[in-house]
Amino acid sequence: MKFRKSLVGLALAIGSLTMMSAPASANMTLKAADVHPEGYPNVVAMEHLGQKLEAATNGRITLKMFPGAILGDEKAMIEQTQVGAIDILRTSLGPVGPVVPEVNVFNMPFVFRDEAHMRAVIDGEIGDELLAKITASPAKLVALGWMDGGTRNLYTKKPVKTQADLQGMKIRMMGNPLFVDTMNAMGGNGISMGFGELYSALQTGVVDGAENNPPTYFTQNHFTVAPYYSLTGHLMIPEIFVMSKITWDKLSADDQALIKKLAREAQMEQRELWDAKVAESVAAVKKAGVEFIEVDKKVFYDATAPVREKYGKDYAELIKRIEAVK
Ligand code: BDP
Repeated sequence: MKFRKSLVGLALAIGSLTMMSAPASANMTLKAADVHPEGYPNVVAMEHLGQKLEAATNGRITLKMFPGAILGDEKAMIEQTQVGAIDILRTSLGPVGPVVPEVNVFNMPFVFRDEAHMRAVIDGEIGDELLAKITASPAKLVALGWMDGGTRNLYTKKPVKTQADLQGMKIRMMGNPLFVDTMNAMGGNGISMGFGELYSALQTGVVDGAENNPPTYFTQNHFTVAPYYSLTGHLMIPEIFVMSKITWDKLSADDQALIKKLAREAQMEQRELWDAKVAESVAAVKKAGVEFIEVDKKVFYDATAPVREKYGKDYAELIKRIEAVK
C-alpha cells in the first residue's frame, strides 16, 4: 500500500516536472563568468539577473557564476564564449576590440567628455547600435547590455605628475594594440599583459605601473604595490555582457526576450552599485595612504590625438554623433 502511494507520488512529481519544462527552451544552467570577485558590482548585478531569470522561468533556466577569473583572463574567456563553453561573459570592451574592430571607437583615449557623457551614449541610440553591431558581427557573440567601467587613471610605484615623469616607465595595458599606442603616446612604455599576472608584476617590478578605475585598483590590492594614483582620466571604457551565440540559438524567442529585458535591468542596477563602489574604493585607498595626484589632462589629451586619428579615421561619422550627445 505504502509502496503504491509512493509510486503515485513519483508519477505526479514527474508529471509536474514535464509540465514545467514543456514550453519554450529545455532546462539549462547558464555558465556566467567575470574576472572580478564575488561582491563586485558587475558580479552582483549578473547574479541578480540569474535569480530573476530562475524565478520567471520557474527554475527552468538558472545561472551559475564563475567569478574571480577562475575561467581565465578576458581574452581566453571571450574565446570560450565564442565556442559556447561559457554562456554569459561580462568583459571590458577593451579586449573585444581585436575581435570586433568597430567597438574600438569606445576604446579610444578621451573619446567621452566625462562619465555623464559616456553614460548618455551607452544608454542611448548609439549604445544600442554598437550592441547590435557586435551581435551582427561574425564573432558569435550576442551583446546583451552595458556595464559601467568608470574612469581609468594611471597608478605607479613612483609619483607621476607630468609626461616627463612617465618617461621610461613600463605600464601594463589591456590586450589591445590601441591601449599600448595610447600609453606610448602619453609618454610611458605600454606593455600588454593579462589581468591575472598584474599584481605580481607590480610587486616584483616587472612593470612600474598600470591604469584602472578605483574599484579595480582597490579590490585587486594594486594600491598596496603602486600607491600613487595620477588622475589622468585617459580612458573611460564601457563594459559589456555578452551571450554565446551557440547558447542564444538554443533559447526560445520568449526566453530571448525575457533575457533582453532582464539585461537592461542589470545594466541599470550595476550603475547604482557602481557609484557606491567607486566612493567606497576611493575612501579606502586614501585611508590606506594612497596619494591622489592632479595632472594637466590637456597635455595627455593633446599627446594622444594621433591615436584617435589612427583608430577613429574610419568612423568619423560615428565620432561626430558621439560628440553631439549631450
Ligand atoms: C577592469 C575591467 C575588467 C578588465 C580589467 C583589466 O572591469 O573587465 O579585465 O579592468 O584591466 O576595469 O584587465
